Amino acid sequence: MFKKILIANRGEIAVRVMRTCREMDIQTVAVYSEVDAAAAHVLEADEAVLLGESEPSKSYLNIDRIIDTAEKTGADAIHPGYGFLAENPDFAENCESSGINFIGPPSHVIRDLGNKTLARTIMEKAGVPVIPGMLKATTDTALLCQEAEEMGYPVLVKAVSGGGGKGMRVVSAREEMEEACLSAMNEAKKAFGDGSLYLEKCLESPRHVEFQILADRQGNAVHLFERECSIQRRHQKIIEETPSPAMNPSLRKAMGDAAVSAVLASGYVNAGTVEFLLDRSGRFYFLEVNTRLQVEHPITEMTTGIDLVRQQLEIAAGTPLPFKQQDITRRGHAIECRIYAEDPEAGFFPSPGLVLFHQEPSGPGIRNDCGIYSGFEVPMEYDPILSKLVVTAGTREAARMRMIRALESYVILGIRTTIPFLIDVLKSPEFAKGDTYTDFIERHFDNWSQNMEASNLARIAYIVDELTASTKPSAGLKERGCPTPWETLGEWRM
Ligand code: MV4
Repeated sequence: MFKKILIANRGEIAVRVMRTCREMDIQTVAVYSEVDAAAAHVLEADEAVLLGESEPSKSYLNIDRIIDTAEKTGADAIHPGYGFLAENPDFAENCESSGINFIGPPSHVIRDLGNKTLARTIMEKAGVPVIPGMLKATTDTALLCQEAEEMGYPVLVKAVSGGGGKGMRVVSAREEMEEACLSAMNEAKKAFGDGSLYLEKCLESPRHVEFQILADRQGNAVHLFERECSIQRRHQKIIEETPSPAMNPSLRKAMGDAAVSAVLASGYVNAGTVEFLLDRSGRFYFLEVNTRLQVEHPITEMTTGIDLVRQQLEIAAGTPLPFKQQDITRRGHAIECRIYAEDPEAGFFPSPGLVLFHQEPSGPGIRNDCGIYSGFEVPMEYDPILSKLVVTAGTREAARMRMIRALESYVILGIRTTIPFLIDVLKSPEFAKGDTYTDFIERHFDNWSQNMEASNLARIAYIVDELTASTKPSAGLKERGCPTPWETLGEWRM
C-alpha cells in the first residue's frame, strides 16, 4: 500500500479522501492556492504545499506544479478527487510517466471514454443499448442537417468532447438546425478546444440513473447498484438517492449487467460510474462513463457499507477486489442533498463570503461531508459546494423525513445557501411520490422564493445568541474582527 498520497483537490472531497487515508495509516499531502491557506483540507492534511495564485490554472489545474510537489514531498500516488484534473487524460499520463500512481483509470481509458462517439461505438459493440444516433462526429453542418432529416426531430446536437450539457442543443424543427449546430460548435470549441458534433434522438423528460462500478487490475468488475440523479438544475445535480424510485429487480439486473459489460469492454480499472437515461416506457440507454469518484458516492457507501475511496486505493495498489457481485448487498435508503453557497432566490447566483456561524445536524443516520467551518471565508474562485448532507433510513419515506429534519437543524449564517430551497423540494408532493425526472426543477420550482418567517427565525436566533454573549466554542464576532453590537449601539440597550 502507498505510504503517502497527494490529494490534488480542495474542499469537502479532499477532506473525504484524507479521512480514509488516515484510517489506512497513509500520510496525506494537501495542495492549496493563496486564497485557500486556511481551508478545511489544509487543516486536515499531514502536510500542505502552496501551489500558487488562486485562479485554477495557476493552482489546482497546474499539472507541472502538482507533479513537482508530489515528487518533492515523496508522495507515491495522487488522488484527483472530482472536477479539476480528475478526468484529464494528459494529467493521468503525466503521472504515469513520472512513476506516480494516478488513483483512477489508465490515461488511455480516460481518453477513449472522453470521446463520446468512440464511447458509443465501444458500448454498441459490447451489446449495451445506446441512444439511436451517430457514431462519428463531424464539423460539417450540412451533413448534420441531413442526418437530422433521416432521424426525425426532435434531435439533440452534442459535442464529441462534451459532457455536463456544454455544447449541447435540443433541436425540434428543421429551421433551427443550422443555427443550433453553429452555436454548439462555437461553445464546444471554446470549452474543449474541439468543435466536432454528433446527433442523438432526443428522449423526452427521462430519468438519470447511474451505476457505481469497481474494476480491478486482474480483470474483475462488479457494480454497487444504482443512484437516481434526476433532480438537477442546469446540469448541476442537487439531490441524489438510492435505490431509484423507478427501479424494479429485473430492470436493475439488466442495467447492472449492462454497466459491468461497459466496464469490461472499455478496459476500465478503478472506481467509475456508468450513466444511463431511462425513458418513460422503462427502456434504458447508455449515456456516458464518468471516470472518477463522483460527488454523490456517499449514498452508495451508506447503503452498501463499502468505503469507495479505500477500494480505489486498494485497486490502484494492485489488490484484487475482495468481493464478487453476489457478495454485494445493500440495506435501506439513502438521500444526498448538495449544499451550495448560492442564492436560490436570485437564480442560484454564487454567494461566497465569511461563514459567521456553522452548526451541523447530527443524530442517527446522518453524515455530512463538509469543507467549511465557522470563520471560514468561502472563496469565489471555485465551485461553491459547501457540504453534502447524506441521510440513511430503512425506507425512502423515513429517509425523506430524516433529511427534512437534518436540513431544518443545519445552521449556516453569513452567506446564502441552498438549504431552504432543498427543504421545500423534499417537502413537495412530487418528490414524496418519487416523481423525479430531469425536468423536475424547471417544472415545479421555476420561480421559487423563501417563506420569510422561516428565514428570519434563524437570523433572530443568531442575534439573540450573540447578544447574550454565549459561551459557544467558536470565536465570537469580536475575536473575528467584527464589531459587536455593544460597540455599535452606543448607550442604547434593549
Ligand atoms: C440526452 C437527453 C435526452 N436525449 N440525450 C445532459 C447532460 C449530458 N451528459 C447528457 N444530457 C442529456 N442527454 C438524449 N439523447 C437529456 C439530457 C439531459 C440530462 C441528462 C442527465 C441528467 C440531467 C439532464 C438534464 C437535461 C438534459
